Amino acid sequence: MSSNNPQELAALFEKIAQLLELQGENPFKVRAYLRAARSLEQLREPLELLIREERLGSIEGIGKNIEEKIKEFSLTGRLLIYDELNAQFPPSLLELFEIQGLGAKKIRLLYQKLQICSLEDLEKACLHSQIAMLPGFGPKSAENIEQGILFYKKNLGKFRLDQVLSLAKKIVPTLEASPDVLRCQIAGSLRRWKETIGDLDLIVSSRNPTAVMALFLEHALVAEVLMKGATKSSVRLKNDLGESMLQCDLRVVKPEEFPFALLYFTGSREHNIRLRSRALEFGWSLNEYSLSAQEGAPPPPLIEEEEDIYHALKLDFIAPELREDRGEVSAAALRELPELLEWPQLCGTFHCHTRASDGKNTIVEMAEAAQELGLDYLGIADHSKSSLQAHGLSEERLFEQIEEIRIFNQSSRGIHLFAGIECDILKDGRLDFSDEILSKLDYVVASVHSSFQLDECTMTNRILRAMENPYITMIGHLSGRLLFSREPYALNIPTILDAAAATKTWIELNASPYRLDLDWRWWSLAKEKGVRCVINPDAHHTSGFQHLRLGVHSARKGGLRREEVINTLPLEKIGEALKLKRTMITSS
Ligand code: DGT
Ligand code: CA
Ligand code: CA
Ligand code: ZN
Repeated sequence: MSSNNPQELAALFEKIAQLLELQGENPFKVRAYLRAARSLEQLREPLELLIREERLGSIEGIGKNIEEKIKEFSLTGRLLIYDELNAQFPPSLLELFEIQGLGAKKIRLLYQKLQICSLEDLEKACLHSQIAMLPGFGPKSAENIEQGILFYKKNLGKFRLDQVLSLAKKIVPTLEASPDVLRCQIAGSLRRWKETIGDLDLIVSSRNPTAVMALFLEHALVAEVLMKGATKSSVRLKNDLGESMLQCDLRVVKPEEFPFALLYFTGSREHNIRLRSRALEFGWSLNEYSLSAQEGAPPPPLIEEEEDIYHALKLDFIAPELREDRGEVSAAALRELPELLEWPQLCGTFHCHTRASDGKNTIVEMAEAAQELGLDYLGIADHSKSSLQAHGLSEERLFEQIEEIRIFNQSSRGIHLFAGIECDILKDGRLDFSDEILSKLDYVVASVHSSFQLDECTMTNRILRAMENPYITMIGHLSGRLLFSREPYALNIPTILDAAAATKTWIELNASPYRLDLDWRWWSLAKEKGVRCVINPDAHHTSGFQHLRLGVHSARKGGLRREEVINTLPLEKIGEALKLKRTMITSS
């Protein structure tokens, strides 16, 4: 069966790379498959067109051998090399690549020496302390593997915010278009903009639930039906590869029940519990269908919208992002909820990458994309020289880029560009460039990209030292977490926040759905200390600017207002804000 889905092929190439690594194949060959996978993921033209016009070879990262493989896949829907490699190892072995700290070399050793073929085997070996004894491992490494397994299991069955959102955007319009659907809303953790999502919850109001259920169950994105009922069904949705993944629950309710169902299924569970006990104080009982008076209590007011329920309980409306039982109900009772940041208030952003380092687009393309999104300014911050894999900029290439940005600004009447860098914070807290070089830039993002294993004190001092530098405008992705693959490194965040306030260093809210770092749970403390947040997309591609929306919701979840988010400043004021720390520190 022929196939031209580049995403599917990219996934296959990645598996081939892993299998080749397990075999101990030459690293160049492994990298060729990985590079090709990256290129396929970013493909902007249909694969069949590129094949037909013999243009595959002109794509970066695709050589002669890979070209043959693409053609083979396109024709037959499979790859012989994959089938052969796959037959040599148990399929469950590849799951071990998901464990942080385990690479091909170690997996091969575990397989050969301890016959470990799966995660289950690995857990057993940990339990029996077999790993620490294995040559090339040791107690520290065994402990890391155990931690890695715990982390992996914690995230198992959780999905990235952007993935779930894009599936929701394909399902909701289908339901909304039906004449049987009166209202349709996303609920659950997606409506609360949690950083990872377990399943997607949808609430519909209708007078004809049977018709709505049928429409839902027949949706093209449904891979399998898990449960089918008159008013509640659960399915699994397909991802881009056609693989069954995310669970989606639909509940169809009567129009008068809609506000109650929406409130209940938005959660969080703990928030609901607070509301229910608040209702009890009025002599009312609140559930997913209604708000009703208990014996002898006065009747509650008429409820038409979700916010009417809050008002009935003498609470200000609580935005879904805040519904995590972190004091929002008592704040709403005291009318002390913050006026949360809104999307149109963002005027610009910093920290994006271009082709000069590991981005996929040019400065001009990135600028146009940011402008299209309505931004007035954009900071370009490619990687610095120490980030070798990311093709970090040397001094010389940095100067060329600054020049390019200055020329752009002279000719452009649209968006204004700022020249920055994402400068590596070296192991001892020194920076990748001298102050002399940094001073030529409009701003600097300083980030940790290496030596993640340092102890808490050393890591904290490392970042403190960087913050003392007058040219470091902001710290990028402070905790270093990658949501599904890397835990935050050891770091004393309150100490860092104190120093950020004292040195007037901004802290990034990195809006990439892989990071969402700094986590929303820290922002109330940051706000209390007077720290400024800067929401950055860390875009490596023009489409990456969309992540800013996730960043805004995450900031709202952290209770941030316009005042605390520095990139709500208009262009006329941001230039001065960028200079503030330099003048403050260099003049004192
Ligand atoms: P998830 O799916 O794990 O990312 O998180 P949620 O919050 O979407 O959880 P989910 O899908 O199990 O349920 C959606 C909401 O429904 C949840 O936030 C609160 C509400 N809910 C579900 N089950 C219960 C329950 O047993 N008690 C209460 N009070 N609320 C519940
Ligand atoms: Ca859910
Ligand atoms: Ca659910
Ligand atoms: Zn970056």
